[in-house]
Amino acid sequence: MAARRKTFTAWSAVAGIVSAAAFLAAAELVALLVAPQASPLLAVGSFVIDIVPQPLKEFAISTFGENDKIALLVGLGLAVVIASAIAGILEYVRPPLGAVLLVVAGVLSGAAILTRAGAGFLSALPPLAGTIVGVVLILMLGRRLRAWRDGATTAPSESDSGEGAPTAGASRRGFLGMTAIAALASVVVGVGSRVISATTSSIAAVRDAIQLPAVRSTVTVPAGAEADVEGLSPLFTPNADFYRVDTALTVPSIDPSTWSLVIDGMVDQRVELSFDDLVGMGLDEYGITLTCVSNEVGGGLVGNAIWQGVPIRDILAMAGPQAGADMVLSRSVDGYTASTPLDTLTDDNRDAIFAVAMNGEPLPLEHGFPVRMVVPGLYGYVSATKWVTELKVTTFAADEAYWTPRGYAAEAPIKMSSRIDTPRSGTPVTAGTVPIAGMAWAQTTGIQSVEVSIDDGDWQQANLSTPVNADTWVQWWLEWQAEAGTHYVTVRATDKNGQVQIEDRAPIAPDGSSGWQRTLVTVR
Ligand SMILES: Nc1nc2c(c(=O)[nH]1)N[C@H]1C(S)=C(S)[C@@H](COP(=O)(O)O)O[C@H]1N2
Ligand SMILES: [Mo]
Repeated sequence: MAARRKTFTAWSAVAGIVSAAAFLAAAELVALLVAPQASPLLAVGSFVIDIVPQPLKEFAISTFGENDKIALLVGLGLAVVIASAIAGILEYVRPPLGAVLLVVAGVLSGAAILTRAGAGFLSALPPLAGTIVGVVLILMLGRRLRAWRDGATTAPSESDSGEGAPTAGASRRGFLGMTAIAALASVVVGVGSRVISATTSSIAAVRDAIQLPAVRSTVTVPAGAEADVEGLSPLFTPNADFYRVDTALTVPSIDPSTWSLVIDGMVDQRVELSFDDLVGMGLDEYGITLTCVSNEVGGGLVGNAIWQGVPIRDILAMAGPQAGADMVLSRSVDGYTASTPLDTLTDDNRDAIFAVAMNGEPLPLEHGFPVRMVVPGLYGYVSATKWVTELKVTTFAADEAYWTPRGYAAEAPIKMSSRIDTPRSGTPVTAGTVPIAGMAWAQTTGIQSVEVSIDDGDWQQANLSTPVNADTWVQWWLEWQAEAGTHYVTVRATDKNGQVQIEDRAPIAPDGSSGWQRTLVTVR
């Protein structure tokens, strides 16, 4: 009899754990659908992080290091398992005490969610759905388990085959079947929702809700800044089409309310700013074309946007860089670093910024939300740190950035380039008037002219769109009387200093590709 009681107690604990799993799974699913920020487990975890006293936090960090968050979640998970096992046992011996315990858990997790910054009323739905599912399940499992026990005690001769005691066998199968299905469904739904939510990020909702102050100045887009040629890239690259390059395995999720920017190293005074401090300095708009060092001649790792931000020089000035410093090592929350010459960031004539918005929206998560750097004229890897959180004023002699020991130059200005967008090799065109068009950029200097040569003949001047400023690319186009056959089209640019684009081909490493793009076009 004692052994039998132990078996039923163990099963009641399992029923409690499965009910709690169903609670969490339902909550995760609803959170995924309506309120990504309102995951009960993560809300309680964040709540614990918030309330844990500093010495305990430091103990956790010194004991578990970078795994302190994982340690917290494992600890929380263990607590949930123990508490839910107790709930299951209570529901078995004193119904409906287990269900009451789940309701209490629902209320507490709901409170943890609703007291977090930026929680709307929808945030109450995940813990509510979880509570309903968990309570219904624990009541049903408790009833089935008691039916199994009652059947077993009135028919003590029941064998495993269940032949001699159909009632007891049926209720046993009823309990075990429901437990198994609920457990499986909870794992699939819960883990699935969590994975989808983690990859799409709960910060998306925070970003959607963010209200940035109105900008003080806007970018003036002059008449004639954008030409209408089929196949030509737009002047401004839509965020959805903007190239993305980074080392981040998963996009960092940063809540602006907990984000901070620290300026330290060789400075008179360490400065720390919150997101509100930063945007409170006043936002202005800047048109800047961003380019990746990995962009091949004719490639697409370049894009143009209107950014809203604050000059980096203003924030460096608050810290007061010391004599002898010549580099700023910017660091992302994910550990990525970039080395930027200090004088580039302090130059009054260069709009190096901390950007918080891109083409009229808060920075997209994958483009550095909530704050990134954008520096005209320098390749992204030495300047455009996304999810930036620290600037260390230092020297090139003392510090190295992420890509420096990996075969890329410590300093890397963008090389002037021109690109043919249309026609494309491999896409034949019809004989007659064919537009040839593309983009050209020489950030901080500006493009003076773009020339096109057909079949290595004379250079012909292309039309240029009116530049927005010296930091943005321009469009160029030329009407070509195309005759049937195959033809080489070559393009080159000249900047406002009269410098002609480098003709010699260079690979992307160590400091960017060069060479005139030459494509073979088929005319039919
Ligand atoms: N944190 C972080 N920032 C980063 C990088 C990175 O790997 N991690 N890559 C840089 C590189 S190489 C480029 S070209 C630009 C690309 O910015 P984008 O993805 O917004 O186009 O981001 C820069 N900032
Ligand atoms: Mo890059």
